[in-house]
Amino acid sequence: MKLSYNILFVLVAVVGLFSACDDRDFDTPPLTGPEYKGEPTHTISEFKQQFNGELDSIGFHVVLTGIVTANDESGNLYKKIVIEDESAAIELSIDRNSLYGEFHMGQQVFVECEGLFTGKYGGLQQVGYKYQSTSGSYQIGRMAKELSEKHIFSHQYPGDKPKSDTISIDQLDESMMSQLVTFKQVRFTNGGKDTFADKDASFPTSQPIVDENGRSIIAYTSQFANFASKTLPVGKGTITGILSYHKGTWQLLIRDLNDVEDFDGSEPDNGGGNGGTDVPVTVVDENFESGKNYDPAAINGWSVVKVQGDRDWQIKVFTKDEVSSTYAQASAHNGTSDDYEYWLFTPAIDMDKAANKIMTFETAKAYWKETSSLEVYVLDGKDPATANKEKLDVKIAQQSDSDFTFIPTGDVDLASHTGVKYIGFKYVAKGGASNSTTFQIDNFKFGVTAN
Ligand SMILES: [Ca+2]
Repeated sequence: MKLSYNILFVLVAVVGLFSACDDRDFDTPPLTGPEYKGEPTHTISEFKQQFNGELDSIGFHVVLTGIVTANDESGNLYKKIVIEDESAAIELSIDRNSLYGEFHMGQQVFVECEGLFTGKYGGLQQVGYKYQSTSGSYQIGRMAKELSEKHIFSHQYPGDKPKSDTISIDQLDESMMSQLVTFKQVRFTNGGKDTFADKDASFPTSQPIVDENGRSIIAYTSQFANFASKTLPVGKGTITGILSYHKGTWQLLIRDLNDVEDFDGSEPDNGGGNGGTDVPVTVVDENFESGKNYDPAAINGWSVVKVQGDRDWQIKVFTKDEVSSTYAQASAHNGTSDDYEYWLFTPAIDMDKAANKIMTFETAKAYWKETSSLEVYVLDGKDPATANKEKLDVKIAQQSDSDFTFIPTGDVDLASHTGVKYIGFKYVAKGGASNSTTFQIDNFKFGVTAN
């Protein structure tokens, strides 16, 4: 008690000292926050439609306004904030740390864009400044701190935390990029078994999120996020985040653990790879980006079956020029068995309920050997020995195609198929060193509504 009085005494003395030195009134805080005295000229959606190139200089008077929906507070976003208005959302890329100190969630800001640049990085539009890459070409990058102070203005004090739109994974659309969205009744495939991110990695971690129809999106979490080492929750729940995008892959950026709610701890009833009971789906949209290098390609309800030999279809992550792509791969190179036959199956598909029975996918090959083959079947079960199966005549990578070049099938019409079916990819090869063709599969889509 005595200590408290002492501190109080010192405080009173200090306040008294300041008061004595300065006549200004410290007692009454300002009733209104900073005020921006201008009007927006464009909605964010109008802005994105007007400037939609890889890199555009903004050469006339453009003012945007929006509410801050995400900042760098947890460390999952780095040197950027995201603002959203009624129409759309956009990233502001700023070469400055601790942006959250000024740009709290819920803060309204105005952006005077003239003199800044806008463009797409990996397909995701942002406002920033031009940046010269090591190759000499210009692309969109961060605006300097000094520029940000002249172009981005807070208006009033922060309001309530922004609300998100609840959407489903099949609704993802370019117009939603950077928006704050919520997915309900979804689960982390690795719930209870893995963390949001690998803190020791030198890059962010992708963790698959799956909905009840087997559709997936990845949670993309930085190794620097303050929740990186937390274990993913188990069961079905609600996940909110910024809907980001990079080179064909949607990425959900969770802002902090408040974005992960109401997980029920339940076990998956499907989608567990080879393990669970298959509940048929009507849409399959798989880019394999949520898989881990060299794991069996049994992710998001897909499964692998060995008939001969000790190999499986595997996830392969290939990185070139710091850009990685992930696909399913089959090879018998250096295999110790004489003969290999192994299958990759899609999730069970309900052909009667599917609204759109068009299938597309891409294949690539390398190290062509005549004794290897890749064939595609429709089957009514996952045991190739007992299932009824029909071989499909689809365009897949051939000897004459360039190695490692993905060849699209074009639309394959499966309208004649009924009941519950699987698409099976049958790989056959000889073991030994350099004695088999490598085949790769990516971007499998079935029943995806045409855009
Ligand atoms: Ca891929």
